[in-house]
Amino acid sequence: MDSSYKSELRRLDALFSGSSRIGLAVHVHPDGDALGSAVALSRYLREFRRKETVVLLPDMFPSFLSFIVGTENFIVAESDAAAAAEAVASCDLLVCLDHNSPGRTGLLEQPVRQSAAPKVLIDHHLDPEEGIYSPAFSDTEVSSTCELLYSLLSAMPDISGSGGFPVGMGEPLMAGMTTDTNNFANSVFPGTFRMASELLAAGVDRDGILFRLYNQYRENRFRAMGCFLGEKLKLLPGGVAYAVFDRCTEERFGLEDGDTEGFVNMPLGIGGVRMSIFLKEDKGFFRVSVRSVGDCAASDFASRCFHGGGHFHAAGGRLYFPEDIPSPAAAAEYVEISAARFLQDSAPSKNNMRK
Ligand SMILES: [Mn+2]
Repeated sequence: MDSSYKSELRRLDALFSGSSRIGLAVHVHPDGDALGSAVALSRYLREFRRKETVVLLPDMFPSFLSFIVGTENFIVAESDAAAAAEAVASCDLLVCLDHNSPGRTGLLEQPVRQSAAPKVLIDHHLDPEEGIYSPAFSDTEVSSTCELLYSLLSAMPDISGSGGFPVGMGEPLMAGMTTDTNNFANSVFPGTFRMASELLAAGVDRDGILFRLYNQYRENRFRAMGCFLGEKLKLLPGGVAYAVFDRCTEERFGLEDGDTEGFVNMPLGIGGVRMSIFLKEDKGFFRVSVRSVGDCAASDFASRCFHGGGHFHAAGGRLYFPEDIPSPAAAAEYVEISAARFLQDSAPSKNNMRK
């Protein structure tokens, strides 16, 4: 662990000791990393520190991730905004996981900003918002928030002295690291394998986790995948692939949240494709996912064209109608024009960009 973390870790330890009710907040559309880190930390705080905890979710997670959450106590702001705001206000410490700004927490944003409780950040995204989190554990040289939390928890005296990492906390961490790395396909660092190896040795059932993550999809996903690859996927000059799933396509395949998980990564397997863009229609906007390889910055494209951001190679945002485009039917043209412009603009500065 980074040595500058040592004193911050002591502060975190003291904050935990001095709090009685701790809220664990994550980003909108909670993914495996958000849920895994929140659940693992919640278990640690309850079992090792005897604290009350509540996992604070802006909206509901897809059902295939419910095994990560198990019986952990959580509240969903989209289902009951007043109760969620009350839950945030009842906490004397907030830990913000897997996001870099309250702006990423949807309906939780205002309650979090208004809370007088200390706010701790544990995250792996670029550029955390200044002036709100202290201490801020922000590290982009890890696979996932789960990996970063694993190293923080491992350094806590009550865990390091306990003779092995507790399996009940290790399983959600392993699950979150696995989804964020796409099962070790991207954003893998030496510490990622170390964590996986140590958790396996501690008795974490990785086969069980993989089965629940990758062998329990709905049939609808595979029917929709056929349409995605066969009809919807378009290739543009300059190595850009994109696909648009409008409301009509979603209804045709009876899609639910999570059914199109990972589609955006698939076109990167085509030789010469540097950036892949996937749009999925929601109420009044498209959810946009962007993935890239090499020196092509998905995060720049998402922030410039889709009010979003994220990691260098994996980012997301939104495309609103009628604000950004007149109607959903105009999405494809918007993507084509903005991608061409983006490639043109980023071409000369290529040498300055990192791999
Ligand atoms: Mn993450």
